[in-house]
Amino acid sequence: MATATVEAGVCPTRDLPRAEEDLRSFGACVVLDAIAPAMLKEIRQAVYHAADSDRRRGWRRDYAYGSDDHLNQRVWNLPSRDPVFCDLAEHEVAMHFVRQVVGWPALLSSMSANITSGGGASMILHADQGYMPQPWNRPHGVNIGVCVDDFTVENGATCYVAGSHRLNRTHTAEDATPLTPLTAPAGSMIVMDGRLWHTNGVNTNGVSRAGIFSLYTLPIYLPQENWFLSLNPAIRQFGSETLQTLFGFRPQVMGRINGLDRI
Ligand SMILES: O=C(O)CCC(=O)C(=O)O
Repeated sequence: MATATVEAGVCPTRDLPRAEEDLRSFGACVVLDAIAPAMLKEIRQAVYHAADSDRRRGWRRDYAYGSDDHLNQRVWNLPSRDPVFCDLAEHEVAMHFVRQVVGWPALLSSMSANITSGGGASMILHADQGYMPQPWNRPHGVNIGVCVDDFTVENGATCYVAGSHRLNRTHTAEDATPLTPLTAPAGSMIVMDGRLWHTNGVNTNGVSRAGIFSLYTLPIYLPQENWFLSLNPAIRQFGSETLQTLFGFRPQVMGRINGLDRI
């Protein structure tokens, strides 16, 4: 039975080099106060507004990735819902970890909110790069999470298996999978190596917990969200070069347009 050796766990910090150490050791880290209060307020309003709008119109989406179906609400394609999510996609702390873990150029695979509420259920334990061919010898992606609300044990903080990224594979039924909650205050950024086994915790107190999860990958993978069909064209028109790259509009070798990297 293969298990990761765990001496301690992630220690939330404002110090990026300290956070990087956690990321290397445990496969995750938490950066406190990564999102400035004004931006957090804007993000929170936009997330809950989009979720409420989807519910009222019958557009609500669940992810159905485990027993969380009909309990956790997902809001997909956030960059098209409000420009503040474009700012988040290229946030300097996010970009710091994307460049460090994945390199540059990278693609934004998806950006969605996961809102846990009462009822208590979680997704299946997974690694975000679980769909990528194994064996792995490095992270092919990094998930940048944002705590829109405080993440607590009771409201379903993200849980992870410390050190599982070092096993370089998805888990099997034989693996011990001790879960550690990533508790963190609103405004924190959670960074997870694409190989890390994780899930959302079970929400037992009915207090909503919104988290935004953005998966960035090597530029060789088809994104989870089909940006070419779903992205608001204004982003294509007005977005920065960084955004154009993240959404796949600045191809390197693949995805060129008549041999060129732009129209
Ligand atoms: O909602 C959470 O805490 C985890 C979400 C997650 O695992 C994912 O989106 O891949």
